[in-house]
Amino acid sequence: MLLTGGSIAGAAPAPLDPAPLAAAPDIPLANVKAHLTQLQSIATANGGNRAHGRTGYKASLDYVKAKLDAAGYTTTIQQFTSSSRVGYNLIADWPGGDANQVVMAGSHLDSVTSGAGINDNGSGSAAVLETALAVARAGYAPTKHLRFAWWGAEELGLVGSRYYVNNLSSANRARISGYLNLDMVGSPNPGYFVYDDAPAIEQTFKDYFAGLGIPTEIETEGDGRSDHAPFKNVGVPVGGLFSGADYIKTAAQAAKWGGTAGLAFDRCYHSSCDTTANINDTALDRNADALAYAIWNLSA
Ligand code: DTR
Ligand code: CA
Ligand code: ZN
Ligand code: ZN
Repeated sequence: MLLTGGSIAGAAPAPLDPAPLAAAPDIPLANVKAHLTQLQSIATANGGNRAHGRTGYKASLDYVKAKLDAAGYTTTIQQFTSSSRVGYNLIADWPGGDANQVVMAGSHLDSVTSGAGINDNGSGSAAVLETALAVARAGYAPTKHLRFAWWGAEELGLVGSRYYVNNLSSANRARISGYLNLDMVGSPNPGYFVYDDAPAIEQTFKDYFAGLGIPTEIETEGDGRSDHAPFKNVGVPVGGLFSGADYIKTAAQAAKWGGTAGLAFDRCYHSSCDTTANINDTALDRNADALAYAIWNLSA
C-alpha cells in the first residue's frame, strides 16, 4: 500500500535548463552526526531500539521523512507486513531528471532489537539522508532522476527492499540505472570496502578513494547480505560501501588503514553497545562524501 505524502506543492520545480554538472559538495560530518544523535535519542525513548515493528522504527522513519519533505522531496511510505508486524519503506524522489534513467541510493533504517543500531545502520541512513539534503541545498538538477530509499526489516532478511523490488513492474525495474547501498559505513575499527558488483559503480567509488590516497578492498563478506541483493537479483546494476562488521581486521589491513589488528571492524555489531559512541568519524565522513561523489557523477 502506498501512502504518498510530502510537500509536492513545495517541491522545487525542475529548472527548464538543467544546471551544468557541478562538483559534488562536501557532506558536512556534523550534519551526519546530528542525524545519528537524533536516531540515538529515538532509540532511547522507545525501549532502546529502532527495530522492525517497534515504535522506534516508525519514529526513525518519521524523522527522516520530515527532513525530506521540508527539503522539497516527493516522499512515499510503502507499508508491508513481516512476522505479523507492520513495516515501512520510505521512498524519496527528487523532482526532475529523466524518469527513464533513475539513480537510486538506499540504506536500511531498522536496527536489531538488542540496541540502537547506530552503525548498523544509522550510519548508512544518515549518510544517505544528508546526501539527499545536499542535493536539495545545491538545487542540483542532473540529467538522470534521483531517488533515495530507507528500507524496513532488513535485519529480518532484506524484507523491505525485497518487497519494494517485487512490487516494481519490469518496466520500472529497467528504469533504474543503478542502486547504491550503504550498510555500516562508520565502523569503529574501520575498513574501506567497495562492492564489486557493477564495474562502473565500483570504479566511481574507487576513484573517489584514490583521490584521497586511500586503498580500498572489494567487499566479499556481504554478497547477498544487504539491500542491494534484491536489486541485483533482477538485473539492476548495484554498488555500495562498507566499513566492516564482525570480521577481524588483519595486520595488513591495519597497516594500510590504521586501527587495531586482531579486533573486529565493529565489535558492537548487533549488540547493545552499537550507540553513537560506536562510530569512527573519519570513516563516516569519507563514506558520506564518497556517496555524494558517486551520486553527482553517476547522475550527470
Ligand atoms: N547484513 C548487514 C551487515 C553486513 C554484514 N556483512 C555485510 C557486507 C556488506 C553489507 C552489509 C553487511 C546487517 O547486519 O545489517
Ligand atoms: Ca565530508
Ligand atoms: Zn545488522
Ligand atoms: Zn545492516
